[in-house]
Amino acid sequence: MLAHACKHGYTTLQYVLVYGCRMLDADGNDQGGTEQPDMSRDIALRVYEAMAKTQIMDDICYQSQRQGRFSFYLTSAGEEAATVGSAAALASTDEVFAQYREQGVLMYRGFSFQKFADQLYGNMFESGKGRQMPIHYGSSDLHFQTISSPLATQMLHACGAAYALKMEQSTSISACYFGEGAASEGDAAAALNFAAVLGVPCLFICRNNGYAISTPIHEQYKGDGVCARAFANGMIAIRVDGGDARAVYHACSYAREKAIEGCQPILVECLSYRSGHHSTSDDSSRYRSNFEALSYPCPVRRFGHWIQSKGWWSDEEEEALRKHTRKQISQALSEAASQPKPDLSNLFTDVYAQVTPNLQEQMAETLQFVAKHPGMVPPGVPINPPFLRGMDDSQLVNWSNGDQD
Ligand SMILES: Cc1ncc(C[n+]2csc(CCOP(=O)(O)OP(=O)(O)O)c2C)c(N)n1
Ligand SMILES: [Mg+2]
Repeated sequence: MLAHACKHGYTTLQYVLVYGCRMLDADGNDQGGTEQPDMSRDIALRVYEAMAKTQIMDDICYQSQRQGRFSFYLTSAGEEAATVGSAAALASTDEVFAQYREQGVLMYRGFSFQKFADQLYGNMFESGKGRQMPIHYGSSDLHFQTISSPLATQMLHACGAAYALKMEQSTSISACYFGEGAASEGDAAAALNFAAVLGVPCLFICRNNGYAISTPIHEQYKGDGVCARAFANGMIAIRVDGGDARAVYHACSYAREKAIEGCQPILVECLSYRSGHHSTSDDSSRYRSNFEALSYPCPVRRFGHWIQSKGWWSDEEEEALRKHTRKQISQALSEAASQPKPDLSNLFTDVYAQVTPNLQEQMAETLQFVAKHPGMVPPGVPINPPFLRGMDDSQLVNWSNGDQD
């Protein structure tokens, strides 16, 4: 159905809309094929493992945050198919610009549990050196741009990166993840228009999970979901069942191919559901019923049922994977907790190639402040050696010498 509609829609209408395209029913039974070659056994197993690992990591990290081990966490429960299924359709060099609920993409690309844990604890081994709150992952090796909290900023960045890729005649694309809430931001409208007008290879992957924190979609927009915004900008769009990893994979594979072939942006709207709370700072029972939250079929179980029906997966393998994964995650968290925190001076470095005078001033002020109020420094954060020690003149900018030019 998807390939058929896409093929005809694309060649004749310039855009295509596939309502609720799904290949697995709510239990994971095969609902019909595709004209494209079906997902291979190897990809299906890799997708399933990443989905299951994401689910297990989310459960353990959510509980760990509740126990006070780190300050914040946010699960992707209900959206494992949307994130991992789409990641499987990308090339490993495609630049990913994620929102914050896309740990499944990193999992699929091989980000280790240790790297997740180091970031959550903000220890000295994480690439952000503890400057960001938990879940702001990033990996240049895995072409995954560091998460940035202000909604929809990543959409403009993705669009700019896609423009650069176009100019370089690269075979990679930008993949931009965003929620239906973020789609209400002005930046989202600007990004979609820029991408369409400039004709850049950017795959916009919207996770329409029904809520922006406590705001349900009927209070978020009046129009026909997020797909309609693509059409309004003269862009192709596909709407797919975001709880069906197989359908998401096929929709995104098709979309990626078209983005490269036509050097154009495409939007895939994954209709999913945020099964968990927005984050550890939220209590969703205040604005939705338990019945509603529990009614959404688990995407991991759904896809697991399909691979079992194909004879590719067994109960024994399932049990072994879950047991092994739980152990690995617990070990990674313990290891991350035992590592030293980055020195406080890291707050000021890596901003510019050299530390500018205003930052030098702020460093000195901070040093004075912490000397007076040592209790304000988070436990374990070293404030010695003194900030400027070890920095030679070449690392410090002197604006009075005209360095600012
Ligand atoms: C510019 C901006 N405004 C508000 C917020 C606060 N905020 C954080 S998450 C969120 C909801 C976003 O919902 P959605 O895009 O649907 O993503 P979801 O959480 O459902 O995955 C809001 C309003 C923010 N981070 N940035
Ligand atoms: Mg949402």
